[in-house]
Amino acid sequence: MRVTAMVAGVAMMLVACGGETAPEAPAADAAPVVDAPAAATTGTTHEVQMIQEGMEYKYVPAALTIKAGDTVIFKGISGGLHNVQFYPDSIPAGSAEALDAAITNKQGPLASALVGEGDNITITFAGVPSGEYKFFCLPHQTMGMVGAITVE
Ligand SMILES: [Cu+2]
Repeated sequence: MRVTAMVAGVAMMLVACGGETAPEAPAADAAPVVDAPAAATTGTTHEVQMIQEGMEYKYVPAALTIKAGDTVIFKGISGGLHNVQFYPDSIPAGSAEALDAAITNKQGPLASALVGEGDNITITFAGVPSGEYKFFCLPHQTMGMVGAITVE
């Protein structure tokens, strides 16, 4: 308190004598660097199962429509290792960076790590443009394990 009063007094004297404005006191605490606000999430979750039925490997459901900010949990149910990998040339323009950031457990660009039975891949589609996001399972793509999520 006392120091503040003294500083204020000195400042007033400077103003009174010099006619110039008092020098700005250095900020005691530099303003914290604030990241851009996190993209809004809705809290809504959807589940996609990753399963093997006979010789067939698939996402169930293979097509899903969600709202921006929804979370999709891909659950490894059967059939060994699966992942979720987006086609770079079939996702909406300008979405790659946000989508890449949304994949928390990655093995490459736009590609989640492989997970086994009982494990999940969680992707929250926050801050991504609306449109269709097509994806595939790296080990089972040639066996037709593909899917699409439409973000409204
Ligand atoms: Cu698979």
